[in-house]
Amino acid sequence: MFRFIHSADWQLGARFTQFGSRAQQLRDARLDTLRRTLTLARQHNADALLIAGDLFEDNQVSDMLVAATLEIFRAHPDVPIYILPGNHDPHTGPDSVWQRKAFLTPAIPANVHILRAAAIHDLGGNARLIASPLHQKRSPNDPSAKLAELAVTLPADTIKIGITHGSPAIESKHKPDDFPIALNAATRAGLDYLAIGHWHDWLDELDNGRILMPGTPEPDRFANADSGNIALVEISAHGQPPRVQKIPVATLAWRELEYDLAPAAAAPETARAAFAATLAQLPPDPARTVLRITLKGSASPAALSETRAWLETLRAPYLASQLTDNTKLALSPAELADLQTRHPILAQVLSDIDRLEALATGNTTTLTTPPTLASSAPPAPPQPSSTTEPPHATETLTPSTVANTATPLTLAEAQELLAAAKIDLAALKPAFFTQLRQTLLQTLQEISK
Ligand SMILES: [Mn+2]
Repeated sequence: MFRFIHSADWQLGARFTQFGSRAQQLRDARLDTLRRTLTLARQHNADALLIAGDLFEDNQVSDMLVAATLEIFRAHPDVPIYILPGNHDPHTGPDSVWQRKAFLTPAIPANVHILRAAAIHDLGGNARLIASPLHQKRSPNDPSAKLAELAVTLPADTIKIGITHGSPAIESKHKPDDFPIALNAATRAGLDYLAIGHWHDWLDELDNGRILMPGTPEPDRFANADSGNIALVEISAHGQPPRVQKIPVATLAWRELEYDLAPAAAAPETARAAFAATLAQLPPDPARTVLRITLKGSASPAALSETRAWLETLRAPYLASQLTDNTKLALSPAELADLQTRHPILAQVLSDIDRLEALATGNTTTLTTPPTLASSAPPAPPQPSSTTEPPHATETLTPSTVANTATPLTLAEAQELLAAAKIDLAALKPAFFTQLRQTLLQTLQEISK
């Protein structure tokens, strides 16, 4: 019987620059999770801890981080630890992290083994570890191929555990130069279990349960669907199926919520109370949560900035958080008219866009007067017309309502102007003009803040 913990993709030293001053806390959390994993290894009487690649974010991690990591391993001298270089921390030679003094004899703790070369290691009893480490960041070669060559040299009844790092060669899910691992790599090599790492979510239904990818023990993205675990594996004898227990170990949780301004517009107080309640119910507590709030929908500039201010106070207690603004600016006719009065050039550009759209799509129904392209005439004062007003204030932008007395551009003139820029008028669709107006107003809004 052999019992071990299989983990991978710790990415210690990951920067998390998107979280600014909170990044260090995210990095520290990974070390807390590693401590917890070693404690679990002892509690479960594990015969070994296997780390199947990417213990470190890269080969340039600080000596301080290397020392802190080894300190955790040294605190559990009775747990043999086997570390495989992955694609983030490949054993490339003298410049690799695995050649630092701390990882070489005599400094390295006696229980820590670095799997620098393809080789067989005695795990004690009747179990052997067959390792195929990575020596580069990318390769189209299957790193598990070497395992088969090595495994044939072992007696048939040996418990054979393979370890390597790469992408299960699942159709359309892997890149060809990202260390593809054959989906039958374990049975092909006669292994009882193949411990792999690389992707960050738990993946256990490969090669009849003989290949397993535990994912990162500490989530590192909002998109992680099933990370934050280690695998406790038991193999009773060669040929017996491995018994796998998935154990959650993550220190932090990454949570994502959306706040949509559209339904909130009718009853903002109710919408906010409901959102705050959902947020409060998210486990675990804010001090252990990395939060992202995505703001969507459209609203007036005033409503937008007020909502943002409210969300700022809401996210304050979280360990780290992001506010992603995917909103679209929506102007009421009065707001639009006000903008046009204050920015005559904007008014002119909007009327030119209207005219171009009319020429490109034949859509003139929303226009009050035919504006002109490239006219030097100053626009008339804004006159929001009741016939062109959107039904309510949160409607997205309507075309310009500025009256313009200058001579409108003809189709031939517009085509000639666009030809110089290699633009085909007929290729411009209504969505393009909507986007153009949106971008224009959004930019103006941002620079005039
Ligand atoms: Mn990797």
